[in-house]
Amino acid sequence: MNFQNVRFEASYGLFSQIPPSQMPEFAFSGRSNVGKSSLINKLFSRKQLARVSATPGKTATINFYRTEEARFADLPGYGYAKVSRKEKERWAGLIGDYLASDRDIALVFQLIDMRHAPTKEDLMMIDYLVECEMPFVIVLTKMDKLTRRQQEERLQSFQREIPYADQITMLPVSSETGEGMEAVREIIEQLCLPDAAQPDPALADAGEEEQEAIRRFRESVRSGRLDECGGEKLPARERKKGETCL
Ligand SMILES: Nc1nc2c(ncn2[C@@H]2O[C@H](COP(=O)(O)OP(=O)(O)O)[C@@H](O)[C@H]2O)c(=O)[nH]1
Ligand SMILES: [Mg+2]
Repeated sequence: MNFQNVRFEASYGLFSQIPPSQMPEFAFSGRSNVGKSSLINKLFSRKQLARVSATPGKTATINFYRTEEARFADLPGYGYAKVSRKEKERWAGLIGDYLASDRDIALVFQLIDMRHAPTKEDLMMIDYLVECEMPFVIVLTKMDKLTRRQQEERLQSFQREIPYADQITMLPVSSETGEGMEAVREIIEQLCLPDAAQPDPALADAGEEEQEAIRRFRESVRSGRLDECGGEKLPARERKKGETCL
């Protein structure tokens, strides 16, 4: 995918305003201020594609961005205390209706601040994603604010703090340094490739065993269970150096 060729499409405050679409969509979910807009900007190497705000609670709409192949949804941030109950209900309805819709949501990136334990709302969100069998990965943001050692400690803590964490893919990232961004891009690219059942030009020069490994890899990305793909079974070109699975 050409990550340079992106544009802002539209903002919607009500689900009923969003036009239907067949295009695969990637949604960015997380509490207000966790770094959703910053991640979108870094992903597309743009400074101001998505508006980053030092004051939390500003994005009360779903903002759509798109490339040729896919659409990207910056969901309204939850968990901002200084918003009226009515406004909170509108946001929850907007997020809920969007995720429950029959749109082609390829994957939800659920963002959590790597420095802290997930909030009650983060856990509710994860629970919701699991319940409705939505494919998702957890993106741990602001890793640059932690030392390597602290990152290790937090990764271990997340295993205790998040139910079934061992079955969920977690990707530490920094929108400040760009670390982890390639892994996010790679997932998006994999999910945008033509369906594995169709003849796929990307696989034309691969041997049968390699093709099978690539198919399994894509399937595990789709189902949100990357941990099951088994790093050593993956062909090298599907993997980044130093990573076991993704
Ligand atoms: N150090 C650091 N700051 C970040 C990172 N991501 C976001 N921020 C900061 O966190 C604040 C909220 O970011 P924003 O993207 O607007 O969060 P959103 O409300 O989830 O869209 C801003 O001040 C960002 O500069 C990161 O990876 N590293
Ligand atoms: Mg934002």
